[in-house]
Amino acid sequence: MAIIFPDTSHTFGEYLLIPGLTTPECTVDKISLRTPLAKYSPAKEESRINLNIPFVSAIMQSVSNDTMAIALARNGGLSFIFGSQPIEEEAEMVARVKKFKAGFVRSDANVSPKDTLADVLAITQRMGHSTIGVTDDGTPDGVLCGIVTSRDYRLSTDSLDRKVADFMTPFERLTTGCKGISLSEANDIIWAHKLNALPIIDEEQRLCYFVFRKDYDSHKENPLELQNPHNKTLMVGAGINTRDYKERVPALVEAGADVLCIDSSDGFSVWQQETIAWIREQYGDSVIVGAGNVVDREGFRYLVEAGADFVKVGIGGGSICITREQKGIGRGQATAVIDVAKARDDYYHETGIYVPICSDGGIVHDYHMTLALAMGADFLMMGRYFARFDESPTEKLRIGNNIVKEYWGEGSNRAHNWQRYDGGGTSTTMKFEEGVDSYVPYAGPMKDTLDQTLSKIKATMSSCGTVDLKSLRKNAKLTLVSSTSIIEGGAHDVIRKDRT
Ligand code: RVP
Repeated sequence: MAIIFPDTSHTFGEYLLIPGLTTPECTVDKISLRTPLAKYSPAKEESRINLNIPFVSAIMQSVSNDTMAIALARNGGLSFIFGSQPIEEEAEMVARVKKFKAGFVRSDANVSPKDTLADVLAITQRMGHSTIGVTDDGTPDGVLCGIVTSRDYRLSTDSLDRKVADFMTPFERLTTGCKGISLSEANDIIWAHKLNALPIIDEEQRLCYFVFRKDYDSHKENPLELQNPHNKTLMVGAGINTRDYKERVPALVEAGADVLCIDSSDGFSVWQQETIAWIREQYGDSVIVGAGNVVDREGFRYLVEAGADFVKVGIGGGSICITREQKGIGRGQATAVIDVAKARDDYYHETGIYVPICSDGGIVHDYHMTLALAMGADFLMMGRYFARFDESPTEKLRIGNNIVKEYWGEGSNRAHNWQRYDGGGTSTTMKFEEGVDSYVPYAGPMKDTLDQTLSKIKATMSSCGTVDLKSLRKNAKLTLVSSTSIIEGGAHDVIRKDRT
């Protein structure tokens, strides 16, 4: 007879946390959200990647491109660049994240000494910058001849035909920095010489970057920035599939991806095992690769024994996902996380190896995040949450009185990511949709909302008497709630002023 699981499948909204003793040791300013991403032996070592906030953005066309990856890494999390695009394009996105150097800006407004004041004005208007690099050939990385700022010309008297060479501040009078200096060294030069911008050049006097006074301050606002400790680049992940991994993985590794993840709606498959085995054969343990998604201990165990560095949990809970309706597979996200977290802990007690788990999909309210972390997730993957921000790759539109952004599932016809829903065999197409195309309310720049979300998580952790995510997982007390008490949890039996 089939196995019927005795427990009901529950989701986050059916639970609440019960406070623990709050002490001076666990006030919000003392709480750490640092969390391991890759498997490790806690008795001997640290995880090779620790996130500074427990968030990763979903492996989706409508969520994770290079812009999102840079913004999220600067805030302490990590993006997985979507894999449902040609290999070269995914690798280019990864490379763009790796090239990003906080505070070091590649000059995108440049002229040559032979250009005219009219050219300078046109470029200033087009790019909105007031500092223009003057290079021998007018390219961003030509030999630096000088710079032009609005202090170098006077619109009321200067002729528009005037050559840049006549009014630029020439190289001999510039203060420059050498390629390789740190941001704080660049900042010291900026302050010592009262500059607004410092050009950084290489040994051939070619322009590499500008460092602007204002950008140093913004770097200091991101103390959680997630950097690769060896080369100080921002960290980035990338999605792969179980079909073209022999070509995709080398390209992504070459581009500098810090971590890969096999992206599948149902990861309990021989193809995931084969993919990981191939990666181990080619790269040993040097490539960090996650696998999933699974919803029970059997699936977890299979992927861990196949060599996965982390395991993603969740089927059918995603906001745009209709897998449960279409195929009748899945499990309430809370129950799935609790069950797989137990399997992770059992594996750790048996082997001394801790394999982090990621709860993927189904987070609606900020408090769901704390619940998922308390139930045992080491970190969370979110699509809808990040799709709402300026940094996501999709269109911002006005629909009626609302400003929205587009958000579509990888299993929708629009994304047509058949590899994610691959059942093996020769078919290279999707026979039916497992996701929808939708809108989400626009939520502005990521940082404002993210800071508020993190404050809520820390406030809850403080109420629970916990100072880090490990103690939250160990000490949290959770209770299932009735549907009546869910109603009691919102404002009720009053006429809200903001809704009249
Ligand atoms: P959510 O955060 O609830 O929007 O869920 C995002 C997750 O949904 C993704 O990380 C992925 O696991 C899943 N997904 C993506 N596309 C689809 C689909 O089309 N069914 N589902």
